[in-house]
Amino acid sequence: SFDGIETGTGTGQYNGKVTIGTTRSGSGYQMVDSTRGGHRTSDMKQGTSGSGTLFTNSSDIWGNGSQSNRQTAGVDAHYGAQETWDFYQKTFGRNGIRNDGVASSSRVHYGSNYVNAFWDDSCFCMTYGDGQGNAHPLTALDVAGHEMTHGVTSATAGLEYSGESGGLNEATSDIMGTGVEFFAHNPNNPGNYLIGEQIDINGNGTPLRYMDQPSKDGSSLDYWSPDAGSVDVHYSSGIANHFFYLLSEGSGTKTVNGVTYNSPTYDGSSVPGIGRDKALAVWYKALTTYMTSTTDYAAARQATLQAAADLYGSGSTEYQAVGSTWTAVNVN
Ligand code: ASN
Ligand code: ZN
Repeated sequence: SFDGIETGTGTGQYNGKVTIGTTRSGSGYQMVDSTRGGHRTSDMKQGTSGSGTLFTNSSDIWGNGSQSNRQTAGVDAHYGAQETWDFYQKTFGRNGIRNDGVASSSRVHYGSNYVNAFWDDSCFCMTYGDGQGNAHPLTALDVAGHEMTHGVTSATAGLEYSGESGGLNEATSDIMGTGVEFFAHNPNNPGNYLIGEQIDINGNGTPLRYMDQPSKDGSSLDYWSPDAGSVDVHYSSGIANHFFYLLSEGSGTKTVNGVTYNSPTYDGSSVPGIGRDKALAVWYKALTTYMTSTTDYAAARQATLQAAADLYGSGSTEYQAVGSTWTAVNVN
């Protein structure tokens, strides 16, 4: 065989056995996905600066599902970047985070006891800690989609990361991260409206966030109120996460992929749900066409109504549902 594009087999901790894009170089292989802009995944070896050491291997078989194998977190991160790339490309025709065909990169095993993951525009890169006690790496698929979506938001609406626009920025990451999770159809991880359910960040098996009823995390807002702009952006995101759940699935009780949700509304009204694909299309169109750095909740209502009018017509049931669903989370 020659140097160039390959398809490797990896076993992640969260995603199980998956195929990943790799590159053959000389007698070995590199964790470089040449088919998706050249995305590179590297090992920070618990360091916190620089780009780390690119994962390489003598064969095209990577990781073993155990977190003690250093490649395992690399497989989950590399797969997360791949599925996020494919989600944006196949769902919206977006060619990479900046829509310019250029890949970001991923860094895993960042720091010690680092219980977070983050996107950084300046390195155009994704970084994942290994979690508390270096257990439960942050490399789950919805987390990957969440973080890389911060890059998309930055390249499009540019929503400021504070106040209500910050909540919309965070929600955009949860919404698209959820879209990535459903898109991937991974048998180890069918899609759900929970965020971070695999990384056990609370230590008791509960997810980080719930889109059907965000307040179940103890802090997030289910409905808009005048103090929405003064709470942490990871809590004011609840209003838009709740909007997205309701717009996708409707109010009340519903089971999707074996998870049962119960989504209430502000005024007790019922809202119908238009399906996740249409809800994603409305949000993406609003994000990339109508939202700006200072969009607040009232403006997000207008932006998504405009998007729904563009996509389905101003007399459509979809347009009606967008309006009634914002009302159901007290955004008028
Ligand atoms: N993981 C966090 C997030 O993406 C990092 C941060 O607070 N920005 O929201
Ligand atoms: Zn975020």
